[in-house]
Amino acid sequence: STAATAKSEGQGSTLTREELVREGDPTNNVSDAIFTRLGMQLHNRPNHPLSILKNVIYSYFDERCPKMFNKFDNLSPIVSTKMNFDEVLVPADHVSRSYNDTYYIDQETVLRCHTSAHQAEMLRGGNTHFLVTGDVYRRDSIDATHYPVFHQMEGVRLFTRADWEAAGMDGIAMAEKDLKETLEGLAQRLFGSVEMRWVDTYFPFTDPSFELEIFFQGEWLEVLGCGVMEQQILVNCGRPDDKAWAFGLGLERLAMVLFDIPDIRLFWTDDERFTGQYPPCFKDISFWISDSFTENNLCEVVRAAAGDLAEEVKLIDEFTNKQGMTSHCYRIAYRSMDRSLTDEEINRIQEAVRKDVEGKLKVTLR
Ligand code: FA5
Ligand code: MG
Repeated sequence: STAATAKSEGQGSTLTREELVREGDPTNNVSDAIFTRLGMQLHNRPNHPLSILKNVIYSYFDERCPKMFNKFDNLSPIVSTKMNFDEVLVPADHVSRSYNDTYYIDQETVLRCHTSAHQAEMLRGGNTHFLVTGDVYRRDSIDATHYPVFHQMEGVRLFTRADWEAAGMDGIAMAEKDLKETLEGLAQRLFGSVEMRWVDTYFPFTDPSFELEIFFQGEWLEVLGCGVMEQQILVNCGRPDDKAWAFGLGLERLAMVLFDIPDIRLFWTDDERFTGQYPPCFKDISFWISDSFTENNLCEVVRAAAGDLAEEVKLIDEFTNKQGMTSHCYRIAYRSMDRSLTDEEINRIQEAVRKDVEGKLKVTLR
C-alpha cells in the first residue's frame, strides 16, 4: 500500500518520515528539512501573520457573499498524484509532475504542490462555495519571494443556470466577471489602493486563466492564479450543468505586502512576531507638548526606561486647543521577544516613562 492510503485524516503531522517512506525507496525525494515542516500549521496559529491574513480573507468572503463559503484549513498535505494532478486535468507530460518540481513520498503520493489538489473532492462532497487553506510544497528556486514550503488559499464558487439567466449573461461570462470583481474587491480590502494588473496565463484546470500581480518593492509580484473552471472537472464531479470560478492565492506573497515582511524565510523563524506566543501590551500617554518637544526625544526616554521591551511608539492623536496648546497622545507597545510580561512590570516601566517624559522633555502630562 502507498503512503496516501496510510495517511491520517487531518494533517500529516503525526506521521514521521520513518512511517511514510519505505527504506531506500528511490521514488522518494522528500528531504528531512522538508519533513520537519509537515504539520507546522503556521496558518492556524493565532497571531501568526498567515493566520491573521487568512481570517481577514474569510471575513471578506463572509461579508461579500450572502451564501457562506465552507472553509477547510486542516486537510492533509499528503495527497495522491490523482488528486494533485489527474483530477485537475494536468497532462501526463506536464513539468509539474516531474521529480524535479514536486516532492514525491512514493510513486503515487506527493506533498501537494497546490491547494487545487482538493477541488475535486470538495466538489464531490457537494460544496458549491468553498475555501481551502494549507501548506503546499515545491522544489522551487531560492530567493526572497520563493520558498519550498508556502501556503495557498483555494477558492471555488459554482453558478447554476438560474444565476446567469437572472444576470442576463452566459455562464462563463458571468463567472469571469464575478471572479475579477471578487478578487479586485479582496485586493482593495487588503491594501486599500495598490497598483495591480491582470495578466493572461495558462492553467490546465481553468479557461480563461489569469494571474493578478501587485506592485511591491519596485517590482510586479504575482500573488494569485485563477480562472473559469474547466468544464470537464465539473462533469467529472457530477456537476455538468453548472459553471464555476476558481483561484489559488499565495498567502506569503500577500502577507509580505500587507505586513511589510521583506523575506519569505521570516515566516518560519522563531521571532515572536511570527510565533505570536508573547502578546504585546499597549499603554497610552497624553501630554501638552512644548516648543522643544520632538518625537525622537520621546523615543529616547522610552528606550531608556524600557530597553528592548519597547516595540513601537506611535502618535495616535493630536489637537490644538483655543489657547494654542498642542496635545499629543502616543501609544507605546511593549513586548518581550522571549517571555510574557506581567502587568506589574509594564506599569512600573510606564510610570518611569511618565516621570521622565515630564521631567526631561518639559511637557505637561494630561
Ligand atoms: C497555482 O498553484 C494554481 N493552482 C492556482 C490556481 C488555482 C489557478 C485555481 C487557477 C484556479 P501558481 O503556481 O501560479 O498557481 O501559484 C499560485 C500562487 O502561489 C502564486 O501566484 C504565488 O503567489 C504563490 N507561489 C507560487 N510559488 C511560490 C513559492 N515558491 N513561494 C511562495 N509563493 C509561491
Ligand atoms: Mg504561476
